[in-house]
Amino acid sequence: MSTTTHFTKDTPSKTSANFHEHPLVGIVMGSKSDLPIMKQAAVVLQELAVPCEVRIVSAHRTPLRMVDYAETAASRGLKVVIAGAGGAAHLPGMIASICPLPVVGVPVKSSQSMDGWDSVLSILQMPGGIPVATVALNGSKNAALLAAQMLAISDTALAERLAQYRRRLQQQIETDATLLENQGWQSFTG
Ligand code: C2R
Repeated sequence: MSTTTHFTKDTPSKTSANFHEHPLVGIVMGSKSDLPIMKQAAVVLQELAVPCEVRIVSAHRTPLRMVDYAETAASRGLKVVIAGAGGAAHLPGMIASICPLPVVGVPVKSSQSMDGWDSVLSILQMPGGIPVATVALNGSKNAALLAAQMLAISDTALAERLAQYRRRLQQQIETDATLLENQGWQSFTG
């Protein structure tokens, strides 16, 4: 099919916001309607200075593009793939079936969803032998953190940035807790 994009080392993102010459994490989603959720993963990775690429790839609607993405991901230098989809969400599992890299699956609650269960079960219930590390419904933030933790195994600077991220999170909760105690729950505004 001549319309199929072929992913190469030089397939750049057109926007500077998600352009990275050597992305380590591939964020893929089944449709542009997943972007509001999936871009949260890109934001976390950007905050942690982990280069990533963001792509729309659908196993159902663009099967050849999906195969090409999965087949070339490792040789293009990616280390982890985060795949998000809603409904009959076969994208993460299909990428995992072709690609040797760890795949983190994000069930997305799409507009036609049966309360999110359709995508949760499609991504979670993989057959033995082909794992997908499934996060919570719409849990793309945690998908990014998991991907970063995998990379941090062999990157001490990234491990330190992750530790700082956790310290900030902890500090935020401590601040909230103190405010709630001081203001009382009735007048607490956050
Ligand atoms: P539209 O909003 O484009 O109709 O898509 C997408 O991830 C999206 O959540 C509705 C939902 O369909 C999902 N989709 C999949 C796949 N491709 C698209 N689950 C796939 O290949 O698994």
